[in-house]
Amino acid sequence: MSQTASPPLIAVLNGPNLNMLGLRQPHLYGSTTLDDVEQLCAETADVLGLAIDFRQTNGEGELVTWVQECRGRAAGIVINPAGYSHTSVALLDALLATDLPVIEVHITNIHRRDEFRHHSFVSKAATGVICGLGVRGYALALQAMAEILESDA
Ligand code: CA2
Repeated sequence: MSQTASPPLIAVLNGPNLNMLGLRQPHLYGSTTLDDVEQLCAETADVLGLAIDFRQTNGEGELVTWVQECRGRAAGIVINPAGYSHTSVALLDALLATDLPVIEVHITNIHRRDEFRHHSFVSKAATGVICGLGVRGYALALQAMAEILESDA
């Protein structure tokens, strides 16, 4: 009997307030909802032969726990840490400890915004960072992740 390998799992993690996407501040973040982003990621992953576990939390501790749980379970992490990008050494430490490829995504170009958004602690753990391309950045991140996993294989 032939067996088909299950597709590599990519955790797509979203930080605080991203549940408001499409519902508030459309001039900044667009009108796409987080459910739409999940759909976009699911369709993109399907084409790329990846599986996704798409989640959002407002809690820093929960995000850290989810990152820890990726070890031995996921092949890579795509993360929009939202406000915790600019504040969380705990999240950085968790990401560094996973030893997994990490792609950091921001919907907006954080370098064109407030000075305090220009620095991301998370970037130190990131293989790559995508910002300013809207929610399309998530699809691009999954595409880059597929290439990274392919080249590591
Ligand atoms: O551009 C991004 O993706 C950010 O990660 C979004 C964060 C912000 O703190 C980062 O500096 C950049 C904010 C997420 C909040 O998203 C909302 C969406 C709609 C309405 C209100 C908040």
